[in-house]
Amino acid sequence: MKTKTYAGIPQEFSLAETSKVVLIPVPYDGTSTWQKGADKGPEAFLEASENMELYDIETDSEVYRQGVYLADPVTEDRSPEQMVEAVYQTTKTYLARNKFVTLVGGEHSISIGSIRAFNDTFDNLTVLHIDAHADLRKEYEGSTCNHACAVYEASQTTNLVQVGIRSMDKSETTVMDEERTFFAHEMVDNEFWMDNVLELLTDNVFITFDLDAFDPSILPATGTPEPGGLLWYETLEFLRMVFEEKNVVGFDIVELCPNENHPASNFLAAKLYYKMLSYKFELEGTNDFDDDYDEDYDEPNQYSKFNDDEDDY
Ligand SMILES: [Mn+2]
Repeated sequence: MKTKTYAGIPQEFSLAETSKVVLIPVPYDGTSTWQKGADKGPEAFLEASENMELYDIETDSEVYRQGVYLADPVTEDRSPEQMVEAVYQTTKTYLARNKFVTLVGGEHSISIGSIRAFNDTFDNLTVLHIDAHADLRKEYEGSTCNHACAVYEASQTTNLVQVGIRSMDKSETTVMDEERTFFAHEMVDNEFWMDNVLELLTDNVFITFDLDAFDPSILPATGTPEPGGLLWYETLEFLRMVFEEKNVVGFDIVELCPNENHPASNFLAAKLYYKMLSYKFELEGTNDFDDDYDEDYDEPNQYSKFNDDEDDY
């Protein structure tokens, strides 16, 4: 049995069979172009998580009691394409078991695999892409699985909504849907941007959160920092709205590139993850794991395409 658990939570809340949440680390950094080190992201994230309070004041909850299973990391790195396929398969395996699947990267190319798996599983999927960069290149440096291409496929196969964007190549304007894009320089002047985003989302939402969406003043430890980003409380306010009003089916958090001079970035990533889980399960209250686990667990996810064959796994 593994001794290491997510955030150091007790074993009883960390078991694969009973946990509602699965966390898949993907320490991949094969295609990054500037600062290397995103492969160290999951480890730094997990270490910071162990030093975090597990009671969330805002939601008055201890969401770890829903159970968080720390999956084996996806370490396939022979090529970007093989890494994406491995992430896809691993994500699908846990989705088919009706888990709330979350991933921590690693660079943003990992999301190509996770989004593909969620899009297979959920109808009318929105991909809510929070990032400084558009990531809409069809191909970059010889691969369609480069981090610069992270949401190109999603732009073709899902309802992609982009938030926080402030850096892109001119060629990406031909792919981008400006009606569904929230540029950072416009968000600062639009007090209704959160409501405007909400209006564009379908019920089923997957969130892919590139940490460089944050302002570098609060999160400098990322591969490609860009000035003019999101701050902490506006981000939380926005995320809580999304979790309250939509069926968030899963999320990933990518591009933590640990820097020993800025450990606060690791803690921000850890806290962001825990906040998102807290919002997801907020409405399920703080019920004791042992009391209500069994009945909840057997309820198939009403939105899942796997309702009929969930027992195959
Ligand atoms: Mn980015």
